[in-house]
Amino acid sequence: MDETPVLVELRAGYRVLTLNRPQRLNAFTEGMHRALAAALAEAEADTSCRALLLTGAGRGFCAGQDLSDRLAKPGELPMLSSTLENYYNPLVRKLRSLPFPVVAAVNGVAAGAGANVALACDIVLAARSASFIQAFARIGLVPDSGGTWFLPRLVGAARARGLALLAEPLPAEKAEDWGLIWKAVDDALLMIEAEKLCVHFASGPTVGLALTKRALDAAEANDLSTQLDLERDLQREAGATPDFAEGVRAFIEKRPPVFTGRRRTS
Ligand code: LHQ
Repeated sequence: MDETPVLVELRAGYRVLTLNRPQRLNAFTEGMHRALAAALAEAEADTSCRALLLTGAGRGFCAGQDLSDRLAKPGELPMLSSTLENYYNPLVRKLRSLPFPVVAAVNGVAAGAGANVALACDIVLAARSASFIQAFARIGLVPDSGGTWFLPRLVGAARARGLALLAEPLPAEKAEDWGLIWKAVDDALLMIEAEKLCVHFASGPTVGLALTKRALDAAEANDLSTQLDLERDLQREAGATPDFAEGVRAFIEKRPPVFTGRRRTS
């Protein structure tokens, strides 16, 4: 058993979570899933946490499911769906719904579910040496953890099919060119740039940012008219935050805003 499959570091206004099974390129075990779910729940419960950084220890980001316990025994059918139902699907849903931005710092290869967990994050930075592999086709599986949903939306149908059916590595720079990720950065700058983003978000209008995440997710299924209604409703909530009042005041007074990230108290 790994002692600490996920490292948690508390910073001012944000947390850094590091997948920590470097000898297996941070492949997921049940223990790592449980540790990550607990770390995400703690971050969500901490009202001073206004951003999250997810990265991997060692030379990889995450190689997806740990396959070492997945060799089928004779006469046994592997129960992959329960692994998705109990672990990966809740993880992807949680990353999308956390009430603050999640930054992925993809430090090395992100393969299989590891690639799609990265794509579930709000902002994906990748080291230039990193790559993304929809490795599923290599072992006869279907892209999961949201892969079939994220890929066509991020890179379009043709590239989504190529990535999913060929399972070739997509280098970080090409991933940026294709719109799969936000940015590829020099390896030495990855954590510096990722932490800069988190520091930025840690003093951001957190409620407005959380509502923005909700609006963008909902837009994937809504028609324009429904989305306009949703924007109206979410804007009502954003407009009721102290950060909106502060943003306008700061604009008029020609100074930088000081956002608290708080909801209206009354
Ligand atoms: C690993 C793994 C790994 C165990 C590297 N497991 N040891 C969901 C629901 C339920 C079940 C099934 O799956 C899913 C979702 C999925 O994620 S399915 C897809 C699972 N992932 C993969 O198929 C990727 C497997 N890994 C690879 O193809 C390569 O390791 C990549 C391309 C990621 C990196 O290649 P290299 O840089 O050449 O490294 P390596 O292969 O030498 O790996 C280093 C070590 O890590 C090695 O161990 P060793 O003892 O030989 O040093 C690997 O065996 C181990 N490792 N991935 N997923």
